[in-house]
Amino acid sequence: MVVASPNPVRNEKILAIDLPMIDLSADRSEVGKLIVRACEEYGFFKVINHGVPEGVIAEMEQESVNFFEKPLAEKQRAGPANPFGYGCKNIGFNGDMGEVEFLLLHTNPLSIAQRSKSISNDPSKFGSAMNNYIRAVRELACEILDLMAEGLWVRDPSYFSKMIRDVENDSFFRINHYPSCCNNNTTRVGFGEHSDPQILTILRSNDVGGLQISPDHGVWIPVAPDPAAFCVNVGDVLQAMTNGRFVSVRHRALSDSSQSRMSMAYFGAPALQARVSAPPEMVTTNRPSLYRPFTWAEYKATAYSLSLGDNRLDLFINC
Ligand code: GA4
Repeated sequence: MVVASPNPVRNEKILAIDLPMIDLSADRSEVGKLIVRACEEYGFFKVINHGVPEGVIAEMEQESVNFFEKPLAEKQRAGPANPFGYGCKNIGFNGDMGEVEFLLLHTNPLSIAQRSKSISNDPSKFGSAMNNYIRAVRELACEILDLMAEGLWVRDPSYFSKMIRDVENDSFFRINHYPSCCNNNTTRVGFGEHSDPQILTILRSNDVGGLQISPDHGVWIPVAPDPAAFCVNVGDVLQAMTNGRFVSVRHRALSDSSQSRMSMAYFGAPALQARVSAPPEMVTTNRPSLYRPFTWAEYKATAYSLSLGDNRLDLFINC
């Protein structure tokens, strides 16, 4: 059912709708079809029976809570986010602000070991929690990417997943904390509207809502929090690699005045020098090639040269 209600932030239309919920333990060919449909319609879906062990999630969450509970001066030892490290309110380098504090980290194990020293009093515990979490969610991301390729009838089923399996993959991990502030029922923008530049994002949060997606301009759909599921979304690079069939949908996070939200996002990305282009099966005479080939390094540099909410993929449309 779709219900319109007044928007708490500006006068936009808020629709209540459930995202497709996909059970990864169901029949493989059915799952592939459901994922393809969800990526075409919403660019977002939820997965259950995802295979990421509860203990791995719980340890990473506990390490995150421990970090955000520290006094500000201690957290700042892990900052400023440039782009990696601890950041508070400032997002990116072009003046974007939000009611959020975060840790942004590269997922390379050497980088994790290095960063852990300024994040935790027990760096090896933080490092092993994060390595275990990243290994498990990367596996989940690869499995989902393989299912997508199968559902799209791409001949090489690892066409998408091999990019994030590459040892030089440039995947990031972000832990966001949207603190509560007061009890006056106000809603503030925690993380402004944007699309994710990478291939695929695997997100989970505590039981506090805030995520909204915008499949159409001016329409916002709140995503109900569900700690038992992962929320998966298509990034710009996957939109390009599916020749525009999958949509990298804009989303944002609102922060609630009375409850604090914590979310953890894995952004699966190619290696910097990897060339992004659609497989031949995605290009037909009816659907000619929409984007010019580009490297992830080129795309990432464009993303960082623009503001959070800017559309960057349109700059790569074929002339
Ligand atoms: C949005 C998705 C990820 O959180 C992120 C963000 C990155 C950052 O915070 O450093 C960016 C933003 C994100 C897109 C545009 C640029 C880059 C801030 C910004 C203004 C880590 C990512 O990869 O892109």
